[in-house]
Amino acid sequence: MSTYCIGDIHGCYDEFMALLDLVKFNPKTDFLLTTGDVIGRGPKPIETLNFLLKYQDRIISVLGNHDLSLLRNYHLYSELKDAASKEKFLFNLKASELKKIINEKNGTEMISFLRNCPMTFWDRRHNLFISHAGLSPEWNIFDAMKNGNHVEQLLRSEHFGILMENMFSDRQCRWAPIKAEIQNNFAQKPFKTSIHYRRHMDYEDGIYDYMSLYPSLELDRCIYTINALTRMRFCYTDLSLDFDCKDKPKENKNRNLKPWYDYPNSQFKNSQTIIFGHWAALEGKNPADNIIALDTGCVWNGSLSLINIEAPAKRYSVKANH
Ligand SMILES: [Mn+2]
Repeated sequence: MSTYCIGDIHGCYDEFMALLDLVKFNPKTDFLLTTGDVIGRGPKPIETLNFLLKYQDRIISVLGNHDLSLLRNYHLYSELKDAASKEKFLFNLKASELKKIINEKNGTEMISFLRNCPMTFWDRRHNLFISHAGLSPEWNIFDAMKNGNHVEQLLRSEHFGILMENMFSDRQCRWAPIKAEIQNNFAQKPFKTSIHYRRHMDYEDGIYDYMSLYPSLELDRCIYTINALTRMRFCYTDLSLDFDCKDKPKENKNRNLKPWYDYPNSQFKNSQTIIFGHWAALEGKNPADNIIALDTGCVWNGSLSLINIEAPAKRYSVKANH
């Protein structure tokens, strides 16, 4: 039994299959993790999603910004009432994935699969953390898991729509003020000692109620979380997330920007391994032995990469062929 982790597939199904063949992946005995962005821009999103669906008991895929973007478009499309505006919406979309998925007879299954994917993954035995973009310099792994869990619960709840309509805002680029506001709200509520209230406030319990009590604060929390876990590359010196620069770190001219992993994170220990995708310009060069960059830009004519988590230093890859 082996556990593998593969970089951003982006609908490059042929390369995905070739890479699984290369390591003789056996869905009966092996496990597969992905760094997210399983679809987006690439040629075969349907085949890719069908494979993930078929072996969903053996595969864990964290959500990437392209996966979330598809869910957002699906929500906006579903909200339209008449056929003409639905048609126009699909016509105006640059990416054609949504149209393909809607035309599939198991399209709703694909959407529901994505809505149930996690934001983060942590393997206790290997002390291994995976998210699409990495770990915010304002967070430890527990913060990322806990806040990621809020997003996961909203994605699966009746609040899905409001999250989809509000996410991808650049305003929520710092964690500290959101955290302060959360603590402030707790402290100021006169009924904070009531057991009922405390149940609502418990992070691990009653998140829907928390959303009903403090919708804008809960949205801020979840939008920052989505930004940090799926969109982050560079951060400013005040630790705020940048959303524009996609350069290689060496080519970046702005001295106020550094890659997220170059900021000291006192919570982060060398015994922990972080695997992330999202940043194709890194070309798979690991920033450190225990920080593993797995997106090698297959969709941009690069290659698709995979590691065995028991021996993450060795990479397997196939060149783009589409
Ligand atoms: Mn991405």
